[in-house]
Amino acid sequence: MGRYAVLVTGPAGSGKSTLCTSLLTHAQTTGRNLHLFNLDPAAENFEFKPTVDIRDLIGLEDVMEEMQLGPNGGLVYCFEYLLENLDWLDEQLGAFEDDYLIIDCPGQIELYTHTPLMTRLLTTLQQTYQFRLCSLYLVESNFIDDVNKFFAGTLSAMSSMINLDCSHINVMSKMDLVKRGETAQRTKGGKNKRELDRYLDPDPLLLMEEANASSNPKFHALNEAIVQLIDDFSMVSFMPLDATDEDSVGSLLSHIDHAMQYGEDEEPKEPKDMDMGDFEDA
Ligand SMILES: Nc1nc2c(ncn2[C@@H]2O[C@H](COP(=O)(O)OP(=O)(O)O)[C@@H](O)[C@H]2O)c(=O)[nH]1
Ligand SMILES: [Mg+2]
Repeated sequence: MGRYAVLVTGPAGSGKSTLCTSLLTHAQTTGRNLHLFNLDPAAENFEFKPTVDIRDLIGLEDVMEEMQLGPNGGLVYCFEYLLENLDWLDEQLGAFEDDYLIIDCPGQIELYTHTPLMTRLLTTLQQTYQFRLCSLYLVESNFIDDVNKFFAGTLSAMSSMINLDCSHINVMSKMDLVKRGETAQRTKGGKNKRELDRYLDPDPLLLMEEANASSNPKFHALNEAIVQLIDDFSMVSFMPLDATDEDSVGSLLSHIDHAMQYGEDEEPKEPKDMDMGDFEDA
């Protein structure tokens, strides 16, 4: 039926691993066959055992120790090592015909925004293994405090989208925390739902007005340019996600399926229980 891979990206702590677990749990209850691919060489525990795990090839701690590298240099080394040892990936991926991989990525966003390493891996998945790809970029709802942080989150999501060059969905994670903020006292950095809804699918003009109202006039041209850029790339909208809510996870999975045209190349099935005699007599 084809091969599909969902790349779950975003900054550290944005909820990537939790989302991967929720997607796999959802798949289990709905009878779908999803596999976890752990691409984080520094990951620790998983609720679901990864089907493919980069730590079977190389682990960050060993690299840091042996190569005398820090965590970021070590991570880059791990990805370079993976790309030099694609026969390992071949062994891992070769056995499956119908795959739907959920790829849990490291939180160092420079991997998808600054270096070509992730792009090269995706090109291999696409060209050598004929995977259809979709990337998610998670931004934490609590982070989106004001329009300037919305710009920062959106621009890093855009940078990742341009670098990875595949179907892309922006996700605003941890929406359950925001819902709670609606009735509870607003905590520092917390937003209530109505305030945040403005950032899920905002009107670019309103964004610009809001940014201009809170900044020095000498930055207005910059605000306008950023809003124009966000609008040009149709990057403004975020899909809300509460990873603890089955409906929310199911709805995101439908969007992902749609983005990758999941199942659309499936051959139409013969009707099994239909009495074909009715048609032959007619
Ligand atoms: N309330 C709430 N917490 C979440 C949600 N998703 C993740 N978290 C919490 O956020 C923290 C970081 O999540 P994790 O999945 O490890 O983030 P990662 O670094 O992007 O993989 C953990 O404590 C999670 O329990 C969510 O939808 N709602
Ligand atoms: Mg994680």
